[in-house]
Amino acid sequence: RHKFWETQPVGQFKDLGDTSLPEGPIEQPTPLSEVKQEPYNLPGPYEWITCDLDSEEVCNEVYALLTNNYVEDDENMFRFNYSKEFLRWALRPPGYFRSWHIGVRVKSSKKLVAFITGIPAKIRVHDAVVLMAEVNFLCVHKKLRSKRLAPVMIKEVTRRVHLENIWQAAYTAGVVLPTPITTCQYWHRSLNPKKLIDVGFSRLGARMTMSRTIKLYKLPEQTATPGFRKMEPHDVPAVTRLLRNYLKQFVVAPDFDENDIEHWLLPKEDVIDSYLVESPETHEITDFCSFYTLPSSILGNQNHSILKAAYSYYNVATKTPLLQLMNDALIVAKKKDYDVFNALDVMQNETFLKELKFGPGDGKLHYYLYNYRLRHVLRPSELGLVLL
Ligand code: NHW
Ligand code: EN5
Repeated sequence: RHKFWETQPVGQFKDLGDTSLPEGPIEQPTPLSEVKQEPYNLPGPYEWITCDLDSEEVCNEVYALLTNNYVEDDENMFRFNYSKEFLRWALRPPGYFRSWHIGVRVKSSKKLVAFITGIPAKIRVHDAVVLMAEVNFLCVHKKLRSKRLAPVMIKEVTRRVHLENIWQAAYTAGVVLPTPITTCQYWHRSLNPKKLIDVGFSRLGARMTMSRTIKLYKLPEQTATPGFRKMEPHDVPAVTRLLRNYLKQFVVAPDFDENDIEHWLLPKEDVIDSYLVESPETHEITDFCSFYTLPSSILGNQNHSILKAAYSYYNVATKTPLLQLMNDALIVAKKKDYDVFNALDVMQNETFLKELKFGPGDGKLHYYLYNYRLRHVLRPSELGLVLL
């Protein structure tokens, strides 16, 4: 069934439910001198490159490859359209390795035809903090599909991760592979229902008119929570404490320090938005919410070419009810002209999704660990990790 994945140190379907297997690494690290020193062989016409994202030109090529060939929904109506600024942010966190930004070019024309990336991340699984690679942006040009290029890309990123003495990875996919640590559901909150319906992202409900639908999704002009404001650089220590404390309750979650918070959560226009609640009395930071910006190209619509989507990232409510905090997030997203606000059923998101009029999407997201076995499959609410 899975000629490649059967050979990899990942949980196998046949082992599901076998509680005699220990939790933790599946294979032990090998001495670095035993890690293959040369890149894997590519088919003759292709060559490896390390992508320098400082280069505007390389960034443009990666952006173009992904814009035209990356993830689509199951009916091929929408395709993720990560912006260049987003890619730079997503791929250059503290301690990143340039060697983990891997491209494949056609030797003769130098055209970029495939891409895969890793970034380093400390991820806690139960009580163990493990240095991992987060692997993302695997993409093979549409014309080169089904030629078994993806396994070579995955082996090459694995090799380059091993060269940094890192032996575990985390990744997500819309497809089922051996074997998910959990399976999450996408939920969608319409902000601009007319456009969503016009482009086929959503449908007019039974016994609903357009004007009733618009009314249903209407939001207040102003946020409700006193002290709700944008996160600023001086908030990094307080937000780090708040988030670290919050993430303790989940089985799998990132182990963020202040440098990570500064990188991943300080607002960056059209990339990452973060808001917090500063108590008007005590000036304490009590609550926090964030979303990232990931537009999708709308394929083949006369009137619209881009769907502007916000994706829920990390949220923490200690004083403000989470429902009210997230409603304020919806209000700011609407004000900033997003068409839809998306969220997974991870962490405590289930407590607000239905009440805030999110509806389940047709997409699922499966989470995976490489070379780390979990004894049990998790519920989405036990997961404290959001990948981009
Ligand atoms: S998920 C998004 C992946 N990208 C897309 O869906 C974009 C559109 N599709 C494509 O570009 C986020 C191609 O269809 C791709 C497959 C490139 C997906 N993950 O070359 P072949 C990520 O980026 C397996 C993993 O012929 P193709 C996460 C498939 O099961 N494996 O297919 C990335 C089969 O193996 P099997 C995937 O269609 C995580 C083999 O690839 C996969 O031309 C990567 C077929 O290869 C997917 N999304 O290209 C793993 N899709 O065993 C990281 C298909 O079943 C692991 N496959 O025969 C950790 C590494 C680091 C470890 C460090 C210690
Ligand atoms: C790596 N970081 O399928 C991620 N999206 O539901 C890679 N559906 O947008 C893996 N098909 O349900 C990504 N509208 C896997 C996801 C790939 C993209 C994907 C789904 C998630 C999606 C939309 C559009 C469907 C178009 C037809 C969808 C319904 C919205 C409706 C709004 C009103 C209330 C009910 C729901």
